[in-house]
Amino acid sequence: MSNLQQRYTITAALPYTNGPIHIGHLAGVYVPADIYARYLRLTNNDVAFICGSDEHGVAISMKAKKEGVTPQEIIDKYNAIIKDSFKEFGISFDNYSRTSSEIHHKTASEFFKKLYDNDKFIEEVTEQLYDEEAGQFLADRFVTGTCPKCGNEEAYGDQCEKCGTSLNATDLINPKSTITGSKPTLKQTKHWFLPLDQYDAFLREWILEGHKNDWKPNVYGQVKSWLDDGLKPRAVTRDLDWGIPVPVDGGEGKVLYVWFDAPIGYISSTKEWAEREGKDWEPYWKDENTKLVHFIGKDNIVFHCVIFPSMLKAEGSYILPENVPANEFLNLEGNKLSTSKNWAVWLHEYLNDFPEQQDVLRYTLTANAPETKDNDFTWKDFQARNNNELVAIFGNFINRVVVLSNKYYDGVIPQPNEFSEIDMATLEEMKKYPSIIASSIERYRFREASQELMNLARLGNKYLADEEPWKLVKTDEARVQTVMFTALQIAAALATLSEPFLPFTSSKLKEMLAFDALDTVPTWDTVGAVSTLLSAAHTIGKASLLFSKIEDAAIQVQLDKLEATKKANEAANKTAEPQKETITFDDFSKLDLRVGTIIEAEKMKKAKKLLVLKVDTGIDVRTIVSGIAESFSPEEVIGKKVTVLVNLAPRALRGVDSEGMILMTNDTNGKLIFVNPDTDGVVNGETIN
Ligand code: B3M
Ligand code: ZN
Repeated sequence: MSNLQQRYTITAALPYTNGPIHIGHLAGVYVPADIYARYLRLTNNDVAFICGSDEHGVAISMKAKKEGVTPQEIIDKYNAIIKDSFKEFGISFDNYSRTSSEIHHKTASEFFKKLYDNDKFIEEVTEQLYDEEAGQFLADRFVTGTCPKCGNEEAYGDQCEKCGTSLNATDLINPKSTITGSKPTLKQTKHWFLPLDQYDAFLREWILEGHKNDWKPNVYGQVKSWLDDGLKPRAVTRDLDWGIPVPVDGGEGKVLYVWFDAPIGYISSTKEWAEREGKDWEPYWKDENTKLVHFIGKDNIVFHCVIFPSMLKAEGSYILPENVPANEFLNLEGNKLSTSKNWAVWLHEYLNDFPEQQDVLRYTLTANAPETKDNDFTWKDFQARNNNELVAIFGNFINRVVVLSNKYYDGVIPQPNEFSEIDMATLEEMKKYPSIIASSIERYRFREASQELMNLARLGNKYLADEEPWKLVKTDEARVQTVMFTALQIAAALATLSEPFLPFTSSKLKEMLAFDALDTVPTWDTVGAVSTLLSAAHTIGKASLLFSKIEDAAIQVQLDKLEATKKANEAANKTAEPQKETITFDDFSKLDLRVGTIIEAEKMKKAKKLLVLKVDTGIDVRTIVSGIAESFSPEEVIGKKVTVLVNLAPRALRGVDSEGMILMTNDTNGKLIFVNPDTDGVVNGETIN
């Protein structure tokens, strides 16, 4: 172990076992984490790359309820599918555990117990949301409502996915039970709270001061905004029947909050691994010299940067993460990935359609990773990355080198003659790549790193295209030997440096170049240090295809599939909402609906959804705040004829008085559209009845 440079504990978010995984998971978390782990192993570090299934939580109970099976059946099914997908895509976890395992239950219970014994919790009887019809307390995903921060009407009881805010269920405006749809009541119950507010100073010093320059701006910014909003005590237990029993007096019938137990899953998975490998787990979590890095998606930032570190701090014997390089979200063909709407590319389905092309997806997702902002996956881009880069540059270069070496020399690497300046410059250039790529990876810039790898292939491709050994062979055999020798070195460098990104390709290429028969196999370090990676007289193998062109027809199949999904969703959504209660004519005539025209519009500051409108109602010109900013720009709506409910009691939205409501409906894509009179001949103020 002493020859290893640095100990790393690398974690990748534990996927919930309530469904299979899709490209969004791979792009956001698992591919970058895998590149990082593989790179660190290749550069002689001591790496524990840890993951496992997150098998508690309301999402799983809900899925089980919906399908009429037990939670255990759900987790067993998806744990198997997810684990298999990771294996298929070469995600090189050192251990993949499950939070339903005994070792995890024990580890999480002990962790809770220690905090309890050391008085780190506040014990409180509070009023919690309760569903009378279901006879159950509501928290987390069992309740939705309006986010008090951004107005998203579908925020969950623990978090708003739109703005990322972490919530308590009782913070929601207009809460609604997701089990029965009913309005919850309040009922008293005892819970244990972690007083996050007491960790404010610690978090500020550690993150805001300590990691201003090395954490990604999106992560740092989110943390700062939570701290600035003020942290509140957070319940770490729940009244549920699925989870880890609360291991203290008075905890009967209660379980640990899933976000309390899940991150401890990283620790228990490390223990499981260490036990199997005959290692000591503790240095991976307790030695100050260990670097702990959490790979997650942006919706998990608060849990990994605020809550879990506060738990670790409270426990007292653990290290804190060195970095939390969270990614933004990946969209698919312009729309948000969605499990419930089946708007996704499922990994197991991808492999049916593109067998053995894991690296193509890995590469595309890396080259287009949502590192600094949300990004869009399109099948056209996938095709272009494959055809124009993997096939035309990387594959083409390797194929030429290996085919020509076999053709001219029966695969035996020729003795080089005098190197030209171009040869030497090319080899010098090659030697720079290990440190260029390393520097990108170490700064968590995996897109950039993947492009640098492609640049190395470009270097080789251009070298061959310029030197044209296939022409020279007729006139200058001695020169061809040198050119082929040089090109083979670049091929060996590519085989070595591509491993983190394209592990399947890398191993095929190593086989083609017969790395196994070498006395000294090239490494990340030697590629950067020596010009001869494959020496003369070494015999390479035959060429086999690394990548193959993806035709338009194959892409069309995928686009058609998505189109069919869209249609199916539209049809499913067509079932109109049930009719509301009958009202009298008098009720109706109370509504004063008028034709109006929007004459001014501007965005409400710091509110993504809201536009502040000035509307000419014929009676007056008044201000109306409308939640349409995600469907329209201010410019688009100026001049629009609209239907206005003018006698709605004014209400203040973000400090602006809104005096009325504009009638809207949705199209099938969820875009808002105005309900407006279809004639220009109607004047403002005309009544509608
Ligand atoms: N199970 C993943 C998610 O939010 C969640 C991660 C746990 S990491 C400790 O989908
Ligand atoms: Zn929100």
